[in-house]
Amino acid sequence: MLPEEAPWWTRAVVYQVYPRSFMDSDGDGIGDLGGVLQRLDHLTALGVDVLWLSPVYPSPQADNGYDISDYQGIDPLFGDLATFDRLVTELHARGITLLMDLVVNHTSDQHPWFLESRSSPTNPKRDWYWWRPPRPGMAAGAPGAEPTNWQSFFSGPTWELDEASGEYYLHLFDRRQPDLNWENPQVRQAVYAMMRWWLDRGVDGFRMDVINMLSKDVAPDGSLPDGPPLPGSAWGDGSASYLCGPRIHEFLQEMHREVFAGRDGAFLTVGEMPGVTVEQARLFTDPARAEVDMVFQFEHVGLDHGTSKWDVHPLRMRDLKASFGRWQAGLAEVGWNSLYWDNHDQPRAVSRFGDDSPRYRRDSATCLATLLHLHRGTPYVYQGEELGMANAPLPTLADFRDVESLNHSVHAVSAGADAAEVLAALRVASRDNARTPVQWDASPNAGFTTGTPWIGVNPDHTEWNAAAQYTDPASVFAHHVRLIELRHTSPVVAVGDFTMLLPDHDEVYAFTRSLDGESLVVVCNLSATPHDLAGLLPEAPGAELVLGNLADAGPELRAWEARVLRLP
Ligand code: TEU
Repeated sequence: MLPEEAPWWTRAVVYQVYPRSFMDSDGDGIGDLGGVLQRLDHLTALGVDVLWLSPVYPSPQADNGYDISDYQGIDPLFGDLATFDRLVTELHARGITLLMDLVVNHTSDQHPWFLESRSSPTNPKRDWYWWRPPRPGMAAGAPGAEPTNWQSFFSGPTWELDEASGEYYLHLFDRRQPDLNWENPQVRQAVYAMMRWWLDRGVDGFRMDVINMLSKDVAPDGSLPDGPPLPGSAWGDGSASYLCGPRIHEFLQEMHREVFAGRDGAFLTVGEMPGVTVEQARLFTDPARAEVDMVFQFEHVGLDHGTSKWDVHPLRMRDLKASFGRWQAGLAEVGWNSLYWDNHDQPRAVSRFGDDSPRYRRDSATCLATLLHLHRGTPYVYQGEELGMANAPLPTLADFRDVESLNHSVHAVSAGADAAEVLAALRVASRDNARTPVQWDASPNAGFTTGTPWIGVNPDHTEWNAAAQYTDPASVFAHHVRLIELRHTSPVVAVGDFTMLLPDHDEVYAFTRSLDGESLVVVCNLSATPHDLAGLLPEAPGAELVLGNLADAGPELRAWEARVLRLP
């Protein structure tokens, strides 16, 4: 890709706001749009280009807004449409574009569409969702009578019985998140109309939640097949029937035609796609196919999972290199990927892949950031990551809020697991680790709220907070500012070729980026053991240090040191 032909988002950095935990402006303990408006200077200082706002639509908040009951409004928890419009205006005035979270694989069970659909088997909206009778020969509600054996992402079966009609509805996530039936053209048109309405309001694109799950592999007779049994579970893996299903490319091409084609503007579409392969990702993001601009995939954040996400193993460096390397190579000619360690669904990267002990927290956070931002792809900074925020203490089950975590705990304990072991796993892997309030300053509640925060503030905010970092040139924040600036000013960082070095090294992660005769070498020590550079990489006399995370670079790569070098 030639730098002058590369789309603007190859040079961009996205910042994700999870509004409930970002900043509270009205003292109810829950972050809101007024809070985002109060902290816009933070985004400007960081230098990010795009703001991805997690859902702010009216919602019963069963999954913190990923269960939407009205696609064309703002939940009073977060503000109103007037405040939203002000946010769009203020962001644009600062040169920042706004991505809305598009959650259209499912709605809330309180969405009027679902209430109608549920009201009777003959309702015109019955077919807007996936209604199925019990398994042939079984009575509704009998154990195992669910139409398929699929396990939900949030524990238990993917089917919930509606007593009134004796039929089940499909929910890949929580039972309060019924799946929309994308086979029905009315559903698709309703979604496209809603997307156009937001674009007309001034938003610049969408991050599309689990968008590769829209198309289900349904037989002509309407049946859906069982999946292979999952180890240690009463349920099976249905993913072959809903990940990148038979009509997914058709649906996304239709969405592009109906929503974006012919519209003026610099839009961005990001497809969040659990389980997507590199080959599929190339199809989804080939500009000639007009589906989405980039994928947001999960391979690297699954490498430390054992039999489930709750069974966490140490990350093996070779696996990380193999995964990142394969994605870099697979999308080198065609397609585009997102780069991230953290989001609202992942534990904090500095605790998970770095070292959050006082000695190495700052160094490992800046090392991980350097590694990520120097890859080819669009980097994402999740709120607080730029401050080195770490996993929360979350000492007891009562400290957790997340539906996935709480469902897992109930199911695991009732299936005989030891409660203390379940809690230990939650503390490592729960999504709530990413959802504690942003730490703005050292005051009580970290400057997040004047009320009682909806989830505990990490007590380490007295030391780890934005106010302390703004004026410190060595801070995690200052390092992110430099990384973002480097992408903005260096075409080689944005679109240069990628070559992995030392693929089998267990602690040092190194690669080159090159473009038009310019070459960068990036070398990161992802361990506390120093490594002699001389033995590792070919001599590069005259190499210039473009950016590093530790002062006084010498012949030895110190614990968690990262360097970006320009070759002469
Ligand atoms: O998540 C998609 C997803 O499959 C996982 O990341 C999932 O949330 C979980 O972590 C699996 O262990 C998206 C949203 O990002 C997430 O917050 C929502 O809960 C989910 O979809 C349902 O809308």
